[in-house]
Amino acid sequence: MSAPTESASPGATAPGDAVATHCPYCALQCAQTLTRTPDGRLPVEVDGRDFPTNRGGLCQKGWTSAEVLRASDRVTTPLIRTADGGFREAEWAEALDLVADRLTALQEAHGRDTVAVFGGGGLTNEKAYALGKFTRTVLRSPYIDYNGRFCMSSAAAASNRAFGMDRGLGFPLADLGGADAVLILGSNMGVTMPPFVQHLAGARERGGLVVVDPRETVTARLASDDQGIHLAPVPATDMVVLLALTHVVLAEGLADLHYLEERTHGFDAVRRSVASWWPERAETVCGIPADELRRTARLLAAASPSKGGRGAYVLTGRGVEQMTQGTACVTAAINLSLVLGLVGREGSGFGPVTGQGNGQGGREHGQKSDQLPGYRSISDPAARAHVAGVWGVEPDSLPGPGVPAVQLLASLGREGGPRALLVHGSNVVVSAPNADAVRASLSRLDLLVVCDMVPSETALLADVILPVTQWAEEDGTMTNLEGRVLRRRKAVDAPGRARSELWILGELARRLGVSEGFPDDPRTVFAELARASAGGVADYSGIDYDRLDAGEQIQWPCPSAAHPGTPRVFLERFPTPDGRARMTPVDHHAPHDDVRADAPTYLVTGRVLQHYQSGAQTRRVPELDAAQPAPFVEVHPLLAERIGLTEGEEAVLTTARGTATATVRLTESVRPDTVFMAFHWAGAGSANRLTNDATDPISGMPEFKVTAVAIAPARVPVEVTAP
Ligand SMILES: Nc1nc2c(c(=O)[nH]1)N[C@H]1C(S)=C(S)[C@@H](COP(=O)(O)OP(=O)(O)OC[C@H]3O[C@@H](n4cnc5c(=O)[nH]c(N)nc54)[C@H](O)[C@@H]3O)O[C@H]1N2
Ligand SMILES: Nc1nc2c(c(=O)[nH]1)N[C@H]1C(S)=C(S)[C@@H](COP(=O)(O)OP(=O)(O)OC[C@H]3O[C@@H](n4cnc5c(=O)[nH]c(N)nc54)[C@H](O)[C@@H]3O)O[C@H]1N2
Ligand code: SF4
Ligand SMILES: [Mo]
Repeated sequence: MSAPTESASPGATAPGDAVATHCPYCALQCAQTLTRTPDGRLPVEVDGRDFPTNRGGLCQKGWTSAEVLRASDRVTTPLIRTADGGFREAEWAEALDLVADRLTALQEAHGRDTVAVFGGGGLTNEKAYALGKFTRTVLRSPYIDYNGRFCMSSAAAASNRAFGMDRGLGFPLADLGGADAVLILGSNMGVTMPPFVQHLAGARERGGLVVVDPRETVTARLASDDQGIHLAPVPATDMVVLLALTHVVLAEGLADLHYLEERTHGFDAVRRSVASWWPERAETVCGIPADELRRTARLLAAASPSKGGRGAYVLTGRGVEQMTQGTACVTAAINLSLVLGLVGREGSGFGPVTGQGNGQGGREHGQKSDQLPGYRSISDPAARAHVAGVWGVEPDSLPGPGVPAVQLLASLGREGGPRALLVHGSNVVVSAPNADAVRASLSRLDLLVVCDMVPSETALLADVILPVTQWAEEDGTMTNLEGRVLRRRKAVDAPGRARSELWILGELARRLGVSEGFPDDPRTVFAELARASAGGVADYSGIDYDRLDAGEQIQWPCPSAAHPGTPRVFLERFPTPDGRARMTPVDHHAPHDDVRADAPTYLVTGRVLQHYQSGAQTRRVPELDAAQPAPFVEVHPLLAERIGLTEGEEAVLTTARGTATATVRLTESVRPDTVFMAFHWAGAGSANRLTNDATDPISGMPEFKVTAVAIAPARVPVEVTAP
């Protein structure tokens, strides 16, 4: 084995019988060592392993990740719906024949567009690639989209528009440690990525951590005392905070005019757009005192390299992105970063914090409705010709763009909409907005096929459940939040008859008349993916398993075998036609479903440490389930007193979409005009029965984060009108 190329990054090796891999959950992709245990209690023992993002650390989910491998209700054999509404076990051949026959019949009767596919940001690069290829070349349907639409689409749209590229963080995470200031908007990484926090130590030591969140989160508390500033705006007013910060930087002559001149265009329009957002006016909308806004702007400017600082970073999370103005809000954060001269400079930068394990790779290889592998546009004739060449099909045979996730789900079973859906790696009835409507959509389908390793709430609605391998049972690659390509490695055999999704797609393809092009060996799939990505924005063509297995740390773009990868993008130029970053003026608008007399409180949603997403995996881990067993709502004591709620009692929450019940947790960490719910549970306490499926006009991202709610004790009936 050759030596790793970065000091703290032995990417490939683990002692003895142990296997070096990465956590099944979030985009930090903490490195783990899995050791087979002889006692049989668990299939593997989990340890943290040194790696640039986690430096040996894991969070509670990572430590307990092996429990999911042997969940007691693991799906271990194909299951087919029976006439009485239950499931019966089936052989693979029978289940696959059934799915292929029904797909064929539906397509013959209603056209190719009648089949849709829903993917996930947890799939390996190989699976995501194969899924996009299967949809476009076997099903030949335009309708594929994925849960990354709920996650990274606004950040991706804003980054692509401004920089011509979306690589999440355009720099190694460890770079944050050297900065004087880090501005974090709507991310709670102290809970969502705990080992991330060590990279904030430098900024905290120097008093430069700024956290913008309507709640006093674990992350916000890192910015307390002399370590930084916590700004707690009215929900959905971050845009105004950003416009005011940019206003102050310009008004006080703190902008990096030389950088703006050399590396951007569109600055004049942006300057005009922030002119009217002086801090006192912003205060009336966002509730942050004007002086605090000024202090924050000066702190950031002092950290910027043009003012002699060590550097500053601006990071966004779902708190500012999952909005109908999400793309605009990220654009405002980018504009502030550009005015401070931070982007494409060593020691400074801007980036969204990607969420899912393969949230980054998941958006590069073609499971997004408008994209082909290599982060190419499916509408671009040259991109179609290149990818069609790799796939051995005619460019004209490739369908055009489909529709974004929310629209796709809403169209199911309706006039002209798809009548069959294949789900790979998402539990939409828990995690999609306006979840009761999503459940109704799925019930209109003629055929629902769900690939999963557990009977998720969505799988339980399926006509056919196909059991898949996961995480420690498979080989593949993932791309983390810094665009670093990692190896996932197999440590144990999957139980029962669970099979790799690559094998399932190949078997289905064959039954649908395509006998080649769907190998089940991930290494072969990766080699093809690399070729398909060649020349694209996300160019993986120089990466292969041998380099990764030798411990090389490679961040894309990596256009040749001799290329070392690109830890820091944009250092010389932006990949835009003229090499400059594009500044776009943006303005504020209220959330689509804003507070009003009959729904006077903001509901914001997010996560807790112990549960991952829809909870399909973590609710099956006893230790995590015990720590967070049931849905809850955080309420400020002042609000609770006013409406007569007490700690531990059941509250009823009602929005224009639906009703949920949850146990009251009193806390002063949430604003008195706001309540908070996590979305990890199904059933009566499911937060997404309440959330709004209105979407951002550019990205298609739904407004998960903020909606108007009426909250009352369970004994008081409530009605809410539409916004
Ligand atoms: N434990 C855990 N970790 C995870 C995940 C998980 O499910 N559980 N999921 C992974 C994934 S896919 C993702 S996308 C990431 C998400 O990671 P984060 O973005 O950190 O997570 P969230 O909790 O969704 O949202 C962050 C914060 O947004 C705040 N917020 C709500 N409304 C507003 C607003 O109007 N303005 C501002 N400024 N903030 C607001 C919430 O109070 C919350 O603290 O986490 C990843 N890591
Ligand atoms: N209210 C509210 N709702 C939200 C959010 C929010 O902040 N607030 N955040 C949104 C965000 S950012 C996200 S990313 C989504 C995520 O929400 P979901 O898309 O529901 O994500 P998961 O719960 O991770 O679902 C993944 C499913 O795939 C299965 N799975 C895991 N690995 C594989 C595999 O390799 N193959 C297959 N076939 N299945 C696999 C798991 O068992 C699980 O059932 O939720 C969104 N929903
Ligand atoms: S922070 Fe994310 S990647 Fe790391 S152990 Fe926790 S869930 Fe896994
Ligand atoms: Mo996400």
